[in-house]
Amino acid sequence: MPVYKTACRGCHGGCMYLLTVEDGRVVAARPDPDGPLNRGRGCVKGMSIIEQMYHPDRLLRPRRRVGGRGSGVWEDVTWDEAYDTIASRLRSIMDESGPESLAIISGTGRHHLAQFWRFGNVLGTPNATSSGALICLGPRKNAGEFTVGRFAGVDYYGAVRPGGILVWGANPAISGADGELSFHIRDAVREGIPLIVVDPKPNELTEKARLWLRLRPGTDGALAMGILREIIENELYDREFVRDWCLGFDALAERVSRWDLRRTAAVTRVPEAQIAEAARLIGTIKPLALEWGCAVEQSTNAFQTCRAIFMLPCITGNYDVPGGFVESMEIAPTADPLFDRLDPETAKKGIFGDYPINDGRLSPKLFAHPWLTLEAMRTGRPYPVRALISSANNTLISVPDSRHTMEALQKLDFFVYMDFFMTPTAELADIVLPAALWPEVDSVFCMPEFGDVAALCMQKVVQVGECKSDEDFFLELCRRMGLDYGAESQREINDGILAELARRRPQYAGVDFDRFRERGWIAPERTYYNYRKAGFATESGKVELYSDRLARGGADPLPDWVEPPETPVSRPDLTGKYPLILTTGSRTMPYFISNNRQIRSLRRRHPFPLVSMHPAAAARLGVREGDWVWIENERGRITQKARLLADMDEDVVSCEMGWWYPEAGPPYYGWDESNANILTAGAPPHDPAGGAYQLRALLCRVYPNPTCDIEARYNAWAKK
Ligand SMILES: Nc1nc2c(c(=O)[nH]1)N[C@H]1C(S)=C(S)[C@@H](COP(=O)(O)OP(=O)(O)OC[C@H]3O[C@@H](n4cnc5c(=O)[nH]c(N)nc54)[C@H](O)[C@@H]3O)O[C@H]1N2
Ligand SMILES: Nc1nc2c(c(=O)[nH]1)N[C@H]1C(S)=C(S)[C@@H](COP(=O)(O)OP(=O)(O)OC[C@H]3O[C@@H](n4cnc5c(=O)[nH]c(N)nc54)[C@H](O)[C@@H]3O)O[C@H]1N2
Ligand code: SF4
Ligand SMILES: [Mo]
Repeated sequence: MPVYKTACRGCHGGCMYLLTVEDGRVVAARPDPDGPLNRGRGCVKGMSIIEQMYHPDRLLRPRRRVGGRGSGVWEDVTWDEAYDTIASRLRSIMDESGPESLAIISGTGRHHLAQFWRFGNVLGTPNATSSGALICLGPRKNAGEFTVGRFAGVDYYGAVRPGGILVWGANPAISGADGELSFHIRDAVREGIPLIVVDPKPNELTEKARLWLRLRPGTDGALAMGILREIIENELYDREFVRDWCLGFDALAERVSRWDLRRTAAVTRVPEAQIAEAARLIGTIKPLALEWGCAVEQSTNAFQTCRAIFMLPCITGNYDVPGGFVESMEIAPTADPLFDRLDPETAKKGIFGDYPINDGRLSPKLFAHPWLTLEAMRTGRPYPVRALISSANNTLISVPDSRHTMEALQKLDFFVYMDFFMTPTAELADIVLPAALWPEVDSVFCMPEFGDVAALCMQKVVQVGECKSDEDFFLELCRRMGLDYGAESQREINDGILAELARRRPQYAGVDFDRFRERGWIAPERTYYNYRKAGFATESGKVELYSDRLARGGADPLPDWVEPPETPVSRPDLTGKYPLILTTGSRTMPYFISNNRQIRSLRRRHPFPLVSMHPAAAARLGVREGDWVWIENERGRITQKARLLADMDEDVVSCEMGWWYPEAGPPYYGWDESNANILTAGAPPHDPAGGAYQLRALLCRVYPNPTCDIEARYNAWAKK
């Protein structure tokens, strides 16, 4: 039986798998012992791929809604009918209201993302957005770009092991691969590599940490400023590196000078001695690496918080050193997003908000703001957005302020949705398209970006139903609309990526997609101290602690932090009613955002959403471990199951995100029962640089929900 090497994309990816195929079906899937990043390891998501592919509820052919939006009644159509309907509806909406009246939305780190942006540009709309772009990896990558010109991650791969790892606002033991696959931090813990962890909630890493800083949610920027000051005051930085390679050190020292231990401790709730100890460890452990997560980005301080944290490994001389915080490989080029294809006058009309990182002032990459784009659908302001194409985004669940999303999507004239399964969002669409899972797609990709791999091969080994890759859908739709992006085949795009790779690394000349299928991946030598050859990839060639480029684009050239919009400090008027600080997120192993709730082997592992809180706070509310509780604020209420954790602040609660209930059935699948984004706000204020919104650090109250039937409903479904 043939066995194929292919990359899993059950999360952001990186594990190589061996798939056995018999009679056109995948019959076995096991992690590849030779996989350069996973070395035979995998997780439950990847290992459930066969169950996912042949799930009875999987979408297998296109369908068209019959009856009103949300009626839950559908009929199958052919791909031809679907393309014809979509092409003609988009054409007429664009002719009537301009290309900007059409929006497209995607989600996090999918194989097709580069081609998704290209698709928007070729369609001619600037309103291309995603539920992740502004609050996930974007701010971290931008911090890298505006500080050193590149991005960086932990050097888990070289001969020198990290001397210590600063883990900030991330739980990488679960949430790989946002930076790295989860195996690496677990290995590091086993080896006894010291960790410094910044997190308001205990987890398996905080338990093992040399130092755990339990900060008040939303105050990461303040803590980073305080630690920078302490490092500078106590001369714990690398003097030579700072002298030779950093620009604006004095300006930074001046900016952070207000963040003395007392003030930093008062704002963040981290004791002064721990802040000083963190500075000492960060300044003295060599080499030190940084693993960080989206918790520091899901805030109105996102960009500057990321800048401040990024500077810590830089000024302490840990940047691009063996075992330290090393430049990402970023060798795999992606399909050209063709930003130049967008008409400049139309580009100006994009619903970007006044955020210089996204609106073309500071970068050629344009990102429409997801909440503001939905607001345009809802209100017609600044102009009507009438049609939406969603590929890989369960908008009702992952975008903030879900009731707002529901209202907005109801207003659309035409909505196309592509996914593996029906979801609450799919039910609002006019046309739903069946997407291919990772064993059904040919793709060249590089994720995570830090390991010693230039590119991994994801290859199509079987066809399931009439499912298509998102890339094939974009191409064929463009072809049918007479747009020239469709002239290239997906095969030509993949070969083009490999040819570009070979131009950069001549040793890979001649590796086309057929040869790549056999090889499975391409891995060049890692290099260190890249800046010593040609300087940093910034305007000045230095590490820009002060960024003139930011100043010219209308952003703050130095990091800073302001109190988020809805905390006990900024909104004391609300604390009587909503005395608890709410943070949302906290990934779990079986799920990827809102995926997989219908996959029984995964659901069994974590059947219900958990809200973590302190036992004393729970006792005051009459809540015991495992009780269902309401979590409520001004925007609505949801219910999750209480988990009591003694090592939390008494006024902090942390709920899971991504929840809906396939077993609740169409049309709404319990979309508003436990969905954290019922509680979040998407309206301004946003991060002034990049438009990020607050998903961590909001206010709420919690009280018992004695009549919840979610568990009974699940048990009935699980027995079937
Ligand atoms: N298994 C699995 N893996 C995933 C995902 C998944 O859904 N499942 N999602 C992927 C995606 S899209 C991403 S972005 C990453 C996210 O991965 P992570 O960045 O690890 O995100 P979370 O687990 O949501 O949150 C990380 C930590 O932030 C803490 N936290 C909450 N509020 C704050 C705060 O204000 N400050 C600080 N410092 N910490 C805070 C939480 O307690 C939690 O331990 O994971 C990716 N990988
Ligand atoms: N409150 C709160 N909200 C958050 C977060 C948080 O921590 N708290 N995290 C945010 C973050 S970091 C991110 S990145 C976003 C993520 O948000 P998204 O990435 O948009 O995740 P989902 O909305 O769950 O959408 C995923 C949908 O895409 C489908 N899908 C998966 N792969 C493919 C594919 O290849 N093709 C197609 N067509 N469909 C596919 C899945 O089946 C699922 O239904 O959510 C954000 N929202
Ligand atoms: S960690 Fe990600 S890439 Fe690896 S098996 Fe799990 S889902 Fe797949
Ligand atoms: Mo994300």
